Amino acid sequence: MWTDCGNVSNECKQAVELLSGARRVVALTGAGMSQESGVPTFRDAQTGLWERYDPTELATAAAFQQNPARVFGWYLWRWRLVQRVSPHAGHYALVALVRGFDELVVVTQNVDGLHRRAGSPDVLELHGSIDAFRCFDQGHPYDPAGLESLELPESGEVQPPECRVCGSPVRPGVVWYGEFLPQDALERACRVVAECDALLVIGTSALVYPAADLPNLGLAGGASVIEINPESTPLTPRVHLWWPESAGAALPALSAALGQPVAP
Ligand code: BV8
Repeated sequence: MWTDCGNVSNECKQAVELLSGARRVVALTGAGMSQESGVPTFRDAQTGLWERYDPTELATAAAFQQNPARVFGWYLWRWRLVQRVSPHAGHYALVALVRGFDELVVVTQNVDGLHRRAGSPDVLELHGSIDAFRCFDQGHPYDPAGLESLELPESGEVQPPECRVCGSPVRPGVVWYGEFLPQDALERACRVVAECDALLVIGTSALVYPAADLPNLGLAGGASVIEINPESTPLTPRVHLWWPESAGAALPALSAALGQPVAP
């Protein structure tokens, strides 16, 4: 099942063993998956303008209604940052790994679109997309092209534009705390995790629900659960393998060891 790559780490060898015979695999990813692309993780101190706020207090509808300029400015800053970054070798390794299994579904909490941009063919975005702006009242789609020219002042606060159809303020197309996840994506995520042979849990603090419940479905369904994260999490004691490595290092090593090297 695996190619002898000489100095493969112990964890890599154990991961290959746990994946041998697997046909259906799910990769559940969090903000740590994007860290090596230059996207700050959700709970790291947000760099620059946002050290003084708790992101979980900005990522709510109430915060947007209370101070639309502060919340919209934060998302404009993040949206612009995401436009400038690219997928890293870990994202491309998940694309290469698709060839090694009957099915590999990426279930991501990330809103940056990097899995899709890397070419993963089957991605479920549980928390929406920072690219999919829409109006607050009616959900009318809003084309973000015009946002490039908006000035981002020192304060970081930017009044949201108004919807061209109904005039309500424009918001990012992400799932805020207290909002329901997209039903179809969540239902399919629960199904594929419950039915998979192996679950890779990559770069998530396993603190945000209901996504943080998914590994329990995998464990209950008999999946081999492999956690790739330099830090331990509340999930770590229950996984079959904790690989204390970054996504950008572990995933390319895994795909090479499985004979599916990342295309140069
Ligand atoms: C909901 C979009 C129904 C916005 C985000 C139980 C059941 C249901 C709900 C709840 C529940 N308990 C509590 C709740 C409420 C709440 C919740 O979970 N709160 C938490 C804080 C306790 N959940 C909700 O509100 C959800 N909605 O359930 O609806 C409902 C409706 C009404 C009333 C009640 C319930 C909605 C949750 C979605 C929130 N939106 N994102 C935006 O992005 O601005 S969540 C946000 O956190 C991001 O999406 C992020 O991905 C996510 C999770 O964080 P992580 O991805 O894990 O990132 P984090 O920074 O925490 O950790 C990074 C990890 O990577 C670390 O472990 C680090 O060590 C590691 N790492 C770092 N570098 C690397 C690395 N790993 C690998 N390689 C590296 N290089």
